[in-house]
Amino acid sequence: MMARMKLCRFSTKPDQIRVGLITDDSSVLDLTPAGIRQLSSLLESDNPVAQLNQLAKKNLPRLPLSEARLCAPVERQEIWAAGVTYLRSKTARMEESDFSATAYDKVYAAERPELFFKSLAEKVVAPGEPVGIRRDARWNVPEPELALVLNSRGKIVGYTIGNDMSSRDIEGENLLYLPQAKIYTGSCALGPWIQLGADEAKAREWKIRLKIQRAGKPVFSGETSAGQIKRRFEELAGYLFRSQVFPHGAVLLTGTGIVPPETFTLQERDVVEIEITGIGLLRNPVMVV
Ligand code: DO4
Ligand code: MG
Repeated sequence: MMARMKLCRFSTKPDQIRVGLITDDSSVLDLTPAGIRQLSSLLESDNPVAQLNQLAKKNLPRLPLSEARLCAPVERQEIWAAGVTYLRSKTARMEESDFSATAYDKVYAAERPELFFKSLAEKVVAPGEPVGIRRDARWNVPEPELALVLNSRGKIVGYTIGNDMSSRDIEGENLLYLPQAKIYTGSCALGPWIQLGADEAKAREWKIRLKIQRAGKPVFSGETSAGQIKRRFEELAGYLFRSQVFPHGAVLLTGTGIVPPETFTLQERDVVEIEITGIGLLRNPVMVV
């Protein structure tokens, strides 16, 4: 039995999105002929891993992973994000803004976490596609984050990699500008797939790494661990689902623990690579939007 499985959305032809299971890092089992046309039919099941183990025994078409174009692993879920969940994030934001420093300090220690809306599923950037930096911002960074995949009952059914692209000058100017600093074209990338079958204790062992390349050369790299996230994953998910329903489930980014130095800003054509051990690698070039 395969305990840990990677579930993806992929296409081989334009406009034909299929659901696949990646079991050995080099090939995809096409689940579409078995009647699985949506990730949600698996994510809503009581035991997706058991269901996938049954599907994996069927004689389904398999193709090399290199021939599949991976799509963002979301369908109709709302994408939300938690903020100031790492000490590093709190410190960086207090330094970025005198105006909002107290708010960041307080929310790090408060019972209620900071949660904000990030993206509609249809706007999420797929692996390999360009993430955006705003043309009216001068200080832009990626935020590499572990993302919780939640079904409509608020249960954590898997994990993916999230990039919470952010404009730090706009965010630092005034907290009320947060939606403009965080939500714009290309500001949220997810992928490359959903890792199923890991509990929170396991996921907390994962390392999160960020590498930014410019003209093929590294200009920033950093590392943290999901174990540094101050709050329990179920606590974050519980607050998101308080007094709110998500009929199609949700994805919740858990905050960043890697912040490049204040002298660093992204440029067009940079390449952002986020690796989470236990999930994989999400790579996106950068484009001015
Ligand atoms: O309030 C600012 C956003 C915080 C955030 O996105 C993070 O900590 O990752
Ligand atoms: Mg963030």
